[in-house]
Amino acid sequence: MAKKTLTPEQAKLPGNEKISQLSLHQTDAEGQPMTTDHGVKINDDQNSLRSGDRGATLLEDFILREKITHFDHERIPERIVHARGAGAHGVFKLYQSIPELTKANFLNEMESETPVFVRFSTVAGSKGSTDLARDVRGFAVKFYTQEGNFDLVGNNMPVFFIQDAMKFPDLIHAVKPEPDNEMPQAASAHDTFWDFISMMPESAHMVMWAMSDRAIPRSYRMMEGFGVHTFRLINAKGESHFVKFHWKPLLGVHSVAWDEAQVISGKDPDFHRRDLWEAIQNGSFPEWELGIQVVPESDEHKFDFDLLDPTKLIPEELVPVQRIGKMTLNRNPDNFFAETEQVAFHVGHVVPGIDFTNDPLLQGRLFSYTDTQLIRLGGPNFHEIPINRPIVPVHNNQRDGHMRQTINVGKTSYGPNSTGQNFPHQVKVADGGFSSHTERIDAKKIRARSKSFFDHFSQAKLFFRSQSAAEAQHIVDALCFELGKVKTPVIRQRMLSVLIQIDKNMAQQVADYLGMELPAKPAQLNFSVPADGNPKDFEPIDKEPIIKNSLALSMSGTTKDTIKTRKIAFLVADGADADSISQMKKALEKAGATIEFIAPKLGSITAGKEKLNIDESLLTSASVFYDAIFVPDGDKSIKTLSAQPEALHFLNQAYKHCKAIALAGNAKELMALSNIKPQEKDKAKQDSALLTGNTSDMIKNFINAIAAHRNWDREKARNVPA
Ligand code: HDE
Repeated sequence: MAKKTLTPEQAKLPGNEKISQLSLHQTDAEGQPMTTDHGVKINDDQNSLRSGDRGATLLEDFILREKITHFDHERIPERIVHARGAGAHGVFKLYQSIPELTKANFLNEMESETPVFVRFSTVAGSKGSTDLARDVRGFAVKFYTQEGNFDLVGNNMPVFFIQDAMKFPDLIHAVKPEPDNEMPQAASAHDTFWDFISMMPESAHMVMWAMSDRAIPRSYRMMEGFGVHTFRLINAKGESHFVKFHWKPLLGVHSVAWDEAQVISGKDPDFHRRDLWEAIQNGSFPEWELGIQVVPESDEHKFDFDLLDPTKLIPEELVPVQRIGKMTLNRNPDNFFAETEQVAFHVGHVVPGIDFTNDPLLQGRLFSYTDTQLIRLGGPNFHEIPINRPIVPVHNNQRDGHMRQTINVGKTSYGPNSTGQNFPHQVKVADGGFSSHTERIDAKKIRARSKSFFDHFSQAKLFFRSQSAAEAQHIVDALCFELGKVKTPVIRQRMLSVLIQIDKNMAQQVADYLGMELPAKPAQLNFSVPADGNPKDFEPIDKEPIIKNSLALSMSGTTKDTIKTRKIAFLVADGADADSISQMKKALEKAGATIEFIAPKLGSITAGKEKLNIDESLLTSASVFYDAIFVPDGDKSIKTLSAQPEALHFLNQAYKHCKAIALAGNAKELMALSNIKPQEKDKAKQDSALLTGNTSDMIKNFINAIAAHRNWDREKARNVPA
């Protein structure tokens, strides 16, 4: 088979040790003859072999058989969860070495850059489902370290629905499309999900996160990431510290509006995938800082929750996040299937210096991730797939199996051995051999949960109370939507009983919407009771949070001083004012934003003496693809746009979604036409994201409004359904 190796330099993309390793497996057909899979040059790939002009096809046609057989076998099972995803390569660079906490080489070597591969995903939907589902996002990072692969397989929310891996299949069966009719796709808004959740009060905290705008991110590049479980860091002396891992995006944490998410799902279900791909392609490399919250072993029981309980976070006010390094995604995959689809993450892929805790959810995951690859990737040699290979050599006595690639030489495949001088040899801990943390355990074997896991509501309350007014309102709206889609009244009723435990006012608003009375506290909240158990012993402990609120839980305080990579639509038609366009364009591009010109039709328009190329038409595009809209001055252009219902809809929708809108000069006439009617009490001039006037006068305020992401105040009056 013709094999041409592209170095990263040749490919003109940033490279690293992993990319060089991958390039050995690349092949490029440019200038090459077509062959069969077995290297025989093909003369005719268009016609099958047949008996005469109009006769039957011959079994002998090995070229046809090979082509069709390979095609028939192209698909592998999609991931049972997180099936829909997008990946990218990058590097991790340390800011600060932490030998007192961990001996992991990649967290100590200041000079080195560790190659990474990241896959972002939704959880519930199938491989072809929309990116904008209301859902948790996976945030899985594979570090190719000099001591082997470390996978940080996290989510964009710091807690989880359940406390024990035993319940994971139930949770996923409940949220996936219902088994009789396979509906709804990529949505939790249906009976089985809320039936399960309403019986499982331990999910209350995560439900608040999942109903918040975190579940509808603006971009993968604008999400936080969390390792969720408490892990351990182990130093060279063998001392352990508890740690929670965080990823903090340098662009801040931002979301879209729910109405917007639903429109995007129809107009461009690949929205997040495309956004990630284009950002990297344009050289706007996404960046996150790696943060750690460290708790000494001696403080294990200092908190009012159990560190092993994955439905709890450690408030940043109690243990600050130290930012120790930065990850930059700087290269798109060359082949989606080979890399993004075949990458196999495993929460159990750790390196010396990182270890597990007894979090029962984490413990179950340690089993699941290898098991799932065996079916998904077809056998035990999935570690040999190029994207999964470590960048360090692999030697052991594992042998054979489906699709084995490695040719192990010699007679010896066991240890101890003398036929091979006892190689491969075991490695002393001092020389980098992994040894598990020697945790003291003195316990009875029991099938039960610790009482320290029974406070299900205090952090749900803390989360809800820490939200800005707009965020809290969006949680209420999300619950109304989701429970409104539930058909069985008793499930809604049971769910209201759970919501009252978090916030009575919130529960009341949802009940009002559902047209139901708030129920009294029911006799039973937790239905997760063993056959011999007394339901009373399983009731949640009612506790108040120990801190009033936590700023870090709200997106409102996140980075709001940059418009880097934001997409701004310029709505134009023939006769648009060239000065108005160029002033605004220059200023926005200087601040790092991307401009696209949208006109009634494709091709070009005239702006003064200039010809402007149009990127999208009103038909191919929509306001939901942009962060802000600018309409330049120019009587003729404005007149044309005034007569275009799509242009007016474009503006109205952007307004509904609380986006920054700047209407230069006479373009303000479009306001009334597109039904942008600020309420009496918040007139246009008071809406900081709705600007009119001269182009040069509005530039600064427009940039500030885009950086602020959305003017959620606009929906306060509830006169716009976003
Ligand atoms: Fe996963 N999870 N999970 N999960 N998970 C998978 O592994 C599982 C959990 C997460 O982009 C599967 O390779 C169990 C928490 C991500 O390829 C599977 C439990 C968190 C990804 C699996 C959990 C995650 C997965 C499916 C409860 C956040 C996508 C395909 C005990 C910390 C990785 C696969 C990628 C994928 C099992 C809970 C994150 C079946 C049993 C909590 C980001 O092994």
